[in-house]
Amino acid sequence: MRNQEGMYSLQSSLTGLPEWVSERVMQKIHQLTNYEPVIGIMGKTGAGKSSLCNALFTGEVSPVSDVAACTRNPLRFRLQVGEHYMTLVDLPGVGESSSRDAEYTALYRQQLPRLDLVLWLIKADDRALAVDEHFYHQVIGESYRHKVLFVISQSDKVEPTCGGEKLSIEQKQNIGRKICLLHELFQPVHPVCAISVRAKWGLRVMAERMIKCLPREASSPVVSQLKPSFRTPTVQKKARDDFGETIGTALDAVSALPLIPAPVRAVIRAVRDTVVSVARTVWNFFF
Ligand SMILES: Nc1nc2c(ncn2[C@@H]2O[C@H](COP(=O)(O)OP(=O)(O)OP(=O)(O)O)[C@@H](O)[C@H]2O)c(=O)[nH]1
Ligand SMILES: [Mg+2]
Repeated sequence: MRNQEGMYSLQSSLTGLPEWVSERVMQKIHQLTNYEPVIGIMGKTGAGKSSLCNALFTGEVSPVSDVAACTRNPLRFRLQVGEHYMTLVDLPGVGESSSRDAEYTALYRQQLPRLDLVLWLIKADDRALAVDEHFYHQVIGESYRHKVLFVISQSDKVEPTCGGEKLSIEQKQNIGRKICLLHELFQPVHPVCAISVRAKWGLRVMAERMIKCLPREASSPVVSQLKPSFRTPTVQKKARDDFGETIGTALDAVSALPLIPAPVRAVIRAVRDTVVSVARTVWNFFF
């Protein structure tokens, strides 16, 4: 119902445009509100992938394994909140034998183009980073590095462990060092995050980074899968702005079509900013 209210507001902001133009824009809006993002999760077994997903997103995501590795082939999980869907892909490979590089390269070549983002978890007390480094450089091609967000997981396990609920100042300093180290090793496109699901630490900042890294069309539908405590004002603003800008870009694309009569082009340009601002206003109706 609220969806329809949003659609009406947008439709009326488009009056004055020829019907085929407004239809085209409405089609784009429909596409955007139904977009199903796909997020990949990587990291050695036991890094805390399932735990992070369960902490971030509403609804149970996947069984958390205590001893045996339970993730082998890419496992796909479809999450649903209301009318919105998202897919999580639990990707295997990191930490396995490098003799299987070719096999994984093929798998990732197939998967990566369809992923909006990859969360790559590295356990805070894991010192065998050469394995991750090897995988990053050999299997993930340079053209996909912008899709990777590194996350230092289980930060509560960093030395000196105190067994308390909260991280100590010394632990936070050591996490800072670990972040620097990862920047040196991977030269990641996005800044490295650090979290602890157990200590409930760093998750909000991580969620904000994740939303920031997503392609514009994917941020809003991912936000609707987040637990309410992670839907911070920063997160919502980013998604709202992305939604508006994507619709603005759709209008620009129409006005750039070669056969558009000059007066129509002028009308499109005149309404553009209004449409974008209406889109931002009705964002809540959709997500
Ligand atoms: N101390 C601590 N333990 C954690 C944290 N997050 C996860 N764990 C534990 O680490 C173990 C592995 O977590 P999972 O979430 O199953 O790890 P995974 O990466 O999904 O593992 P696979 O599916 O086997 O690849 C579990 O026993 C979790 O309870 C954390 O932030 N702190
Ligand atoms: Mg798992």
